[in-house]
Amino acid sequence: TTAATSQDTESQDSKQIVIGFSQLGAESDWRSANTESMKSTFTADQGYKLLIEDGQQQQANQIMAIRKFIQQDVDYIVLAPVTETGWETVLEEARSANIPVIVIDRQVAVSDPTLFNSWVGSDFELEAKKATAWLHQYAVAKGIAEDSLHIVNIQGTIGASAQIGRTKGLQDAVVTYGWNLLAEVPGEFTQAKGKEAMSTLLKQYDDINVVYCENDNEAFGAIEAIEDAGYHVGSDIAAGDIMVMSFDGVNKEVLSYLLQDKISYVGECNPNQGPKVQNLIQTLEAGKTPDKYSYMEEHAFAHDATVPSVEVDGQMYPVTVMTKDKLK
Ligand code: GYE
Repeated sequence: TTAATSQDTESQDSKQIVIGFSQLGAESDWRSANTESMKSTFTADQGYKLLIEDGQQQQANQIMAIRKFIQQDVDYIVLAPVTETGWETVLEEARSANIPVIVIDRQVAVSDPTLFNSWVGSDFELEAKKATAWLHQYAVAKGIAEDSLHIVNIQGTIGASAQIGRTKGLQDAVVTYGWNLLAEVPGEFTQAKGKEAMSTLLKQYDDINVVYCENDNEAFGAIEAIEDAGYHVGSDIAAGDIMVMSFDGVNKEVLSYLLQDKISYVGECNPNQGPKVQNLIQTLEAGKTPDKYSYMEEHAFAHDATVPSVEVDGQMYPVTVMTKDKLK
């Protein structure tokens, strides 16, 4: 009967876990992969209803989205925050509404750590330490004087954890190794801004030999600018190449750039956080307390085998050489 059917639907509905996901934007390939990971994890088949709001890189939009989720009385809020600061008030609102909050990717800087239940993401400073250890070891292996390195940094969104960690790792290495850091300019993690920033930098400096891009999309843009200006991208700094380094490594495009020596080094940043978020939610569903912080596992890739592994804080990390078969 109709009544029985509607009851069935109701009991099914009540078992469904509703998640409000405030994604910060769609600025990069990494971001699309991250959204995809959430979508493919939290399916109706698995008993979830995933509501996604795209913040378009604006914190105000994300705050609005969280307030909307609170009004809708979702079971969980997942927040991928654009920048670290400014979340206290809205997270207090979520807590007052008894809605658990899981932060993913970048971090939130809050004085009260109980304002969110758990965080899952990457160690951005470690990514930078590996990248800069690689550059140092590369220079040593090739007999390139450290003080002949003239580096520009195309930064991500200022105030985002990924920018803060990757910039800090570079700045520290510049001091340690005596490199020249000519400029640091924001590129907002996008290809268009990466290109714009690089073409401006090439007009300002004629001795750039390393471009440190805080993500792949900026690197794609920077490479366009370098080639448009008549320079050659590649690892052979001594022969006049401009070396491009980057982070993410999420798709075939960047791997093929590595293979062609258009990018020399990529520090992987793993966007597939959905399954870890699901574990956290299942732990909370079971009435247990999940780990506060979980880190993604990530690898380093290079065009060539000059540096087979990097040493960071006494620990060795392998560097995988990009080969054709890895593109399949
Ligand atoms: O590296 C970049 C994206 O926060 C790890 O954001 C993320 C970064 C990622 O736009 O491509």
